[in-house]
Amino acid sequence: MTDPTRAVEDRAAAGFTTQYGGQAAGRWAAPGRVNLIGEHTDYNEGFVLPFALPLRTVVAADRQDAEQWTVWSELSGETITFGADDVAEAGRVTGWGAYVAGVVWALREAGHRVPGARLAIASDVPLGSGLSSSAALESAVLAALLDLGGLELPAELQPRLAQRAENVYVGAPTGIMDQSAVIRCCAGHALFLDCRDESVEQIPFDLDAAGLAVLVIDSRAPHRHADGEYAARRRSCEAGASALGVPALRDVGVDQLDTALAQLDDEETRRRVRHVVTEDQRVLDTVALLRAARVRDIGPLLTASHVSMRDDFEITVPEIDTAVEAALAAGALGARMTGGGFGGCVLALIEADRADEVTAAVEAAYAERGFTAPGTVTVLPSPGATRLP
Ligand code: GAF
Repeated sequence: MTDPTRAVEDRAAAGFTTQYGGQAAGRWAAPGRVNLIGEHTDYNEGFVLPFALPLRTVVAADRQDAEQWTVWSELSGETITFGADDVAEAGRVTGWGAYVAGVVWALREAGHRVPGARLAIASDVPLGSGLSSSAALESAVLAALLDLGGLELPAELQPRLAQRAENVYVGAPTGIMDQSAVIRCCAGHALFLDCRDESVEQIPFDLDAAGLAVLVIDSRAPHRHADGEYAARRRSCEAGASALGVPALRDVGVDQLDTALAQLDDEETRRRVRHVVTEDQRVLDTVALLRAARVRDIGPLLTASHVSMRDDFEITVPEIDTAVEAALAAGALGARMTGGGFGGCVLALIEADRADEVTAAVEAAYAERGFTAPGTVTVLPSPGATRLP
């Protein structure tokens, strides 16, 4: 067991020494993320606006001569080893090791000579909370292997490679947002990403200057069929785009929405399409407000996004809706679920000095309904993946 009170980079370094002896050649960190707004728009080639969290996954690593990868994780306490055969084909390594093997596989598939390595992983990003612990793991491993092997892969191409590891090797049909956020976010900014061409703009998100804070509330809701439901939402969106004769729902503007909806026979598809089209517009409106430094004015857009996820995309659960309602009732300027849905986290935009009050209100609402107590933390937009000194 590692000591949870030690900093994550120290736990990774100490884990390396305990497992393998000696010092690691380096340490590489990648953060979790929250998405400020723009949910389920990435695979519809639309817009997202995530920012990186101060919670990070750290990999301490060095090269080994054999074409072999040995990986210890503090989370399971296990050490796994895989070799060239295991990364010759997708899916051979399973469990958490698949995210590591997937990165090796994706790098090799892209033609890189990946060095054998010994890795020790520690993380402050909670698993299964919708804060992109998997993208953080993939991206920290990717950063380590690129450096250890002296491999060249520009930052703008790294998210696709990490996403391939997850889509093809692990088998999760996720979009490009999470890996982009984890790799390309900058401190003090939200990342405005166009998921069609992957162009980005760093949007200043200065909470301190506005006297505001973002409270992240872990709903502690058990994930209910999240994987199957995610894939189902994706299929609905593709069906909607196909029925409308457009390459992706990104191509339907809000001004065309009524006409588009009138062309769709299926009521459920209409709701899914309405969410995506209006959500893309909410991202654009949020970006416009942030560019004008009107941070507090984005609150209603966040809440409208939540309502759309609840009623049209139908991806929220009672714990999540309770957290949003309680935060708003306690004075949050806006609140919404963040991430893929069916559990995970809520973010609330609050006055900086109201974190305790909002937390207490959410805890009280949870207690009244008999839900497991939520976790809360205030966060600032933090740096993306990097090598640590
Ligand atoms: C998950 C996925 F990984 C992302 O690609 C994105 O679709 C998100 O859900 C919903 O916005 O985090």
